[in-house]
Amino acid sequence: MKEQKIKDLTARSTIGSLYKTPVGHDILEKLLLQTGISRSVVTNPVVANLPLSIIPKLMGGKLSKDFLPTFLHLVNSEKEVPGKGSGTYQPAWWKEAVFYQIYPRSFCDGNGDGIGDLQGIISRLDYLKDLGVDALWLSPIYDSPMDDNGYDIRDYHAINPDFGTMEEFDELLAGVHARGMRLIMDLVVNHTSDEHEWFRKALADPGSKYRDYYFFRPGNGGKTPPNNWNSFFAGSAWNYYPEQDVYALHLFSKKQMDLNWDNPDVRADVADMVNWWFEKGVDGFRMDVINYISKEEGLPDGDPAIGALMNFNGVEHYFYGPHLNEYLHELHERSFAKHGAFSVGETPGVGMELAKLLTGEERGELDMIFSFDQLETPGHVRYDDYRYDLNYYREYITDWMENYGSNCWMSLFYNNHDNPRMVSKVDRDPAYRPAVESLLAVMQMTLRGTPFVFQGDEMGLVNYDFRSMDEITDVEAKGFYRELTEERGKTPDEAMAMIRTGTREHARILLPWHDFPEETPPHLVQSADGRITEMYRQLIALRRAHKALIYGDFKVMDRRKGRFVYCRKNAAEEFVIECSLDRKPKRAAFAGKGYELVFANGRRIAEEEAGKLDLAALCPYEARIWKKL
Ligand code: ISL
Ligand code: CA
Repeated sequence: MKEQKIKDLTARSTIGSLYKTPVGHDILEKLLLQTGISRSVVTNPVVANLPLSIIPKLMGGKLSKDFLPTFLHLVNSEKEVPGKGSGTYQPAWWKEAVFYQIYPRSFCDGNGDGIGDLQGIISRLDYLKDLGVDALWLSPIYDSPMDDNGYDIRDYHAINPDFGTMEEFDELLAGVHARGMRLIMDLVVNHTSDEHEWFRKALADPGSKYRDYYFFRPGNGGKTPPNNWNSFFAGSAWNYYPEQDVYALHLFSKKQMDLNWDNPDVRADVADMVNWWFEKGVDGFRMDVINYISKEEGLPDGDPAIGALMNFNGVEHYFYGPHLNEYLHELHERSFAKHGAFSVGETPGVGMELAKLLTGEERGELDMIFSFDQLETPGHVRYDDYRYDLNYYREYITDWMENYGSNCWMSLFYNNHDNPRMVSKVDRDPAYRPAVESLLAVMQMTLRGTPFVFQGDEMGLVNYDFRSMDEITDVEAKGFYRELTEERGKTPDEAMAMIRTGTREHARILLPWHDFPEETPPHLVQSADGRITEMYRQLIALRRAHKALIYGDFKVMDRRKGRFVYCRKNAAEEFVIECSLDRKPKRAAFAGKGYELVFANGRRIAEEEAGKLDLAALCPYEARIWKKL
């Protein structure tokens, strides 16, 4: 395929031309999301012809004058335009699969010490097979001091004793394969633990070859760090080592040291490690914050205005760094392609156009990414207490369905181990929980993309009513609480309210397989809702039975407020999915003549709880799947 290239933009270039570049498109979209300004502002022809120099004003004075040069540098650094694809989808096992994410610490405890483990997972393989999932993604199980629950790896070739042994891992992998399922691991290579051998050698001996595996920078008697970048877990992104008067970079916790991917030895060692796991038989990797691996040369200060908007200084210098595509392609060639292995990159901040550059099948970088813009409605962040508006989800997903291109394939998810449960954000009234959860499942199993079910989604688990920081173990929440109370003047109650809303802990409480130990406070106990598990099972089976729900065309039929009606079809079959996105009772828009009703969450819940379902009316959060006769 012939690649188009883009010309450099200047302050006099138009907003319209900026919106046509991949970086410009995604950053503008991000700005709109963060500020809650409507997209029509930038697509409107009058605005599209305005020069870029006007953007700071357009954004209501929220950006500084330094914004533009930084922004232009980033935009001009990406010269390629994504391909569009031929219009038909290349089949692949991972496009047809339903994935299930396991957070090992809180999935299932096999030996009764209160911590989930490999034996626990092994004991649930039949359950997972029966649910219908095809592949498991395991969050990290490697040897780790557990500062960030295993996302801080000390030894990539060993299993953490909390979880079990390498023999038990082999048993798990064999058990997964014996059931015709696949297993992907978590690849955390933006950083290692500060207890990893590489970092220990690097710190102990400035002359060691490992010194350049990380970002060590000279100090000035500990006065100011080398730049203004923030850690995502509060404070500066730099550790200071007074005995050597030197700093080292960590974008995450103080024990998660960023690897220097510009060093070819780092890249070679990572590729060898990945191949070692492939030779063991794992089927692929989910790649942790993989878009952060290439940092702007010289590690320049972040623009304070962008920092204020994104809550972290420096992001623009590494969220889509200068060598990202090159390093991913290299790793793909050295490891993934050789073993026919699957990859899904976790890529915070990446929008649709950059996603195309990362996942276009002709490019040989990643198979899929996790983009996160669906997780909060515009103008909100995770720690805000607000109601999620599913009308936004409809618009978001329709955009991706229509514009991502047939050479790319998207992941479909609402939850993971870093987020509170979506069902609780949509509606906190427990009466609506089965309806909301199954509505989400209907969309997840009938839209075009690969569903990633997060452990407990299928049990209908909701958020917890955390009452004190004693109930929170997460490094992020602890750092944030400290920042809120010590630097931002919040009272302990105010800070706790924010933590309760946004903490990752919601997703990290042990699943309710067993009765909880007696000492567990009642507000931390939930039970699985078997009706929801059964609906997931049916929906997964339906998806598997009909290729139209996987590769079929997508067409939106009704996008009025509170509604989402869409059609999925291929040459053989056609489905219409009608969803009510809120509590309001309404008339059904799709009468279903000539169609058969193959699934209805309202019917199931209504029959069990109230009585007959009225086909002309939609219950709160009702979702129906019709199949053409
Ligand atoms: O929670 C976030 C920041 O406030 C998210 O940006 C999150 O940290 C980001 O999505 C990266 O997540 C991944 O890498 C982290 C780890 O803590 C997360 O659990 C992991 O999913 C560092 O390895
Ligand atoms: Ca255990």
